[in-house]
Amino acid sequence: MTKPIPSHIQFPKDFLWGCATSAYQIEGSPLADGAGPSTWHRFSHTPGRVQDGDNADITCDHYRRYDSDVDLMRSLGLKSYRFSIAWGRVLPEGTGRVNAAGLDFYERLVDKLLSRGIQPMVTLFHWDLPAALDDRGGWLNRDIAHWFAEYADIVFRRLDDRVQYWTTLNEPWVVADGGYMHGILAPGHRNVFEAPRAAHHLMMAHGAAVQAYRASGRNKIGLVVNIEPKYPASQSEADLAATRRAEAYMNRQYLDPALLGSYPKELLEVFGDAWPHWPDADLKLIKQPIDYVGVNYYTRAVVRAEPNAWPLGSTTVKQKHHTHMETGWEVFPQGLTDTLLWVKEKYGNPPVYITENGACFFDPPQVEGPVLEDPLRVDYLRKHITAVHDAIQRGADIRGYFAWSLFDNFEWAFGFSKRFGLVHMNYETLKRTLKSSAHFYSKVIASNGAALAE
Ligand code: IFM
Repeated sequence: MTKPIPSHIQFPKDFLWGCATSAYQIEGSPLADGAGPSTWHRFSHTPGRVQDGDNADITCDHYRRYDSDVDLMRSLGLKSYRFSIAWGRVLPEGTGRVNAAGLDFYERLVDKLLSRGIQPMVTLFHWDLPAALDDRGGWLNRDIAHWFAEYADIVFRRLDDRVQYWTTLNEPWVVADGGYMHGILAPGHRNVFEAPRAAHHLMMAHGAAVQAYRASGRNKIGLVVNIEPKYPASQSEADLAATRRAEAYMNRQYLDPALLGSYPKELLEVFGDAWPHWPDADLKLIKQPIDYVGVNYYTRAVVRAEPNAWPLGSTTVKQKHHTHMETGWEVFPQGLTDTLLWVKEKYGNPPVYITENGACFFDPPQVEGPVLEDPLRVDYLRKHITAVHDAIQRGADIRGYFAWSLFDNFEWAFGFSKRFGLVHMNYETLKRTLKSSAHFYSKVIASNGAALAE
């Protein structure tokens, strides 16, 4: 049973309504104008890594169509647009030589957004690490904290006079878990000793970039994490302990060091001998004051202890009577309210932006006519945005909401087989067609939430 929608909803004045994307997923032309290849370029060009052999050489062709894409954002009434910068466009080798054309592209994008009254929210790292840095150990090399700060500083100095919102990393858990623990995402390693190191170095890089920002920046900088709330399948001690481990591994491994300066003790149970003892100085670097937390929310997990299941000693119990997305993720709007209240209680009510929330349901590859009806996505958005409003009513300091995603796009190891967009992408013609979810979201923005109740 989901909750009824209240008859009157209004979000706080100045609530930041937006859509989110990332560079590798939408830009295309990954090597244009002197850019260096990324780990994702390499990975997607390695046979067998991405479904159907897809790669993002073209994807939405946003690199060449950004101008009309921003006009489209404007027509939807977006107040903000969250996108990422491809590190390798700015520094083709990851450090050292700056590629002016790469930086110019993002400057043109920022200027175009501002000319249409849209605030940019810029992520510095959304998974596309320069391949040249991977050759030097990538996230396994401690020096990456300095490499990242060097890159960040170059971008800050160029754009901070126009960008109000910065993000260091997007979803470090996915990079460490998918890229180093399970090998399903770039760079494709499967190694329990590497995963905690990659995670720790990601967090050090976050800290080093925030430090660099404080030296020259004037606006706001934060960290974006994906939070999947964990609920025990029963009240047995085994299920409760398994739930604590799952929560520590996925959610607290990143927020605890960034906001509290320590790692949850359950990580020792998860990693065993593979868990290193980190110097206090590293944690000091990681725990920098930040201006906001970005929360990406899609689903929840109901956790049952399963002693033989690697690496967490637990499994997720499928809620078979609930709706699931094409990715297999359960639709559970209450989990978003619970997540926002959990962040409020555990971390002292920091300002929060929901930096991603959205759904992947089947849409056809070709669309006839001006609009594609996607009622399941409309329902998902309606219930989840209402769940955000619930959390605000209960005291959580929520400043904005970004739908994932503006366009259907390259969904990593799933290639183009999964569609999350509010705008449909025909990958043959690159024609953009609004879905009914785009129209719905546009009305929600224009009414500052009132349209949720219609
Ligand atoms: O497409 C991704 C995005 O890059 C990061 N967050 C989750 C989305 C959907 O899987």
